Amino acid sequence: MRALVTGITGQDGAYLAELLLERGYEVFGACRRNSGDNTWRLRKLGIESEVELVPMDLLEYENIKRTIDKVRPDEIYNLAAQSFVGDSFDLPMYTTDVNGMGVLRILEAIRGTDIRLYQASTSEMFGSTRPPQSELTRFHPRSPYGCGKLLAHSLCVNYRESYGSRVSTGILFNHESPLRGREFVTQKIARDIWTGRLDLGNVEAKRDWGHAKDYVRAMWMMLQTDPDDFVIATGSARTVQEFVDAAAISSGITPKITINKKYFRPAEVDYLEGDATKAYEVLGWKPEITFEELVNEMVKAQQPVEEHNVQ
Ligand code: NDP
Ligand code: GDR
Repeated sequence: MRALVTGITGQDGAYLAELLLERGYEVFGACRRNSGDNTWRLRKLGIESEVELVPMDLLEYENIKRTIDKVRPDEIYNLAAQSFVGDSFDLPMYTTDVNGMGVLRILEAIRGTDIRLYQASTSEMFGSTRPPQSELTRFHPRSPYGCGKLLAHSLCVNYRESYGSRVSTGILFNHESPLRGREFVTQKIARDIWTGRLDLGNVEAKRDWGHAKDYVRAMWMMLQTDPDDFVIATGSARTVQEFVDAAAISSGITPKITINKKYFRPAEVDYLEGDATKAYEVLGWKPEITFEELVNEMVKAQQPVEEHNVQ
């Protein structure tokens, strides 16, 4: 089996590539041009040499089409996105182009083929609707990021219904790991708690946090069954403050928290908590890593080297 993974240099791309390689796939990683070194996650997992990188930018239709024609994948996992919600308020057009129109370009490129596509949809599409959120919950996104993802999600459902495209969407709730980008609140807490100071925005926001390793397994499972839409979540939410409290236990440090308005968003998503019953029943998927284990792994991974050596 051949898989093409977009967003291979991101958190999920790295863990998914690892899982696919373990399952005997040939893995092609779609990468946009970059002047720096952005394959550090693949290196960290020790799989950089096993993944074949191919050029592909979601902003360029012909480039997408040529890459897909060349790789001839059985499965495409579209994980590429401008994924930081906060930045999407400053970059609304760019974000919607990559996250929304980019998916339409892929859908057009594979229209009429047997290629199976996984689309990375998100709980941000629910925005302000009341939890628990399931596949049947109304969407009300609160950011350009959420709106762009909802455009992509709707197009995936439409191409499935109109042309029989073999597209599955995973409506994934927040998932984290030591490979998480440094701009997201969990990684920021895991890193900065060691300084004893945290500079944060809205600490009352509630998120349903799981581990990325559990969530990439769900992506793969979705493409092994009939095309459909699935919520993937743990079913339990914590506030940002509760994440800090758990990080304090892991590090043994009680931080001084400063609330900084610059991290507040023009419209906030207050409370996300998923109902993944359908994924439990149809896919047989269940998360295996607990919230406490996740926080502990992230915090320990950020422990400064000197402290490691002292212990
Ligand atoms: P990351 O931000 O870690 O990775 C994003 C990836 O997209 C990077 O590889 C980046 O490449 C790539 N990318 C960005 N723009 C383009 C472009 N124009 N063309 C090609 N590639 C591009 O995200 P995650 O791994 O956390 O998330 C994976 C996907 O899942 C994303 O679509 C995200 O929106 C979605 N999602 C994530 C959730 C989470 O909690 N992690 C929850 C729900 C959905 P580069 O290295 O060059 O920047
Ligand atoms: P989110 O993740 O917006 O849920 O999107 P993020 O970690 O950025 O924010 C989570 C919540 O924490 C609040 N917050 C802060 N956020 C950041 N980044 N920095 C801070 O200092 C801070 N203080 C408080 C935020 O306001 C928010 O309420 C993630 C991304 O991975 C998306 O791509 C994905 O689709 C969703 O999760 C599900």
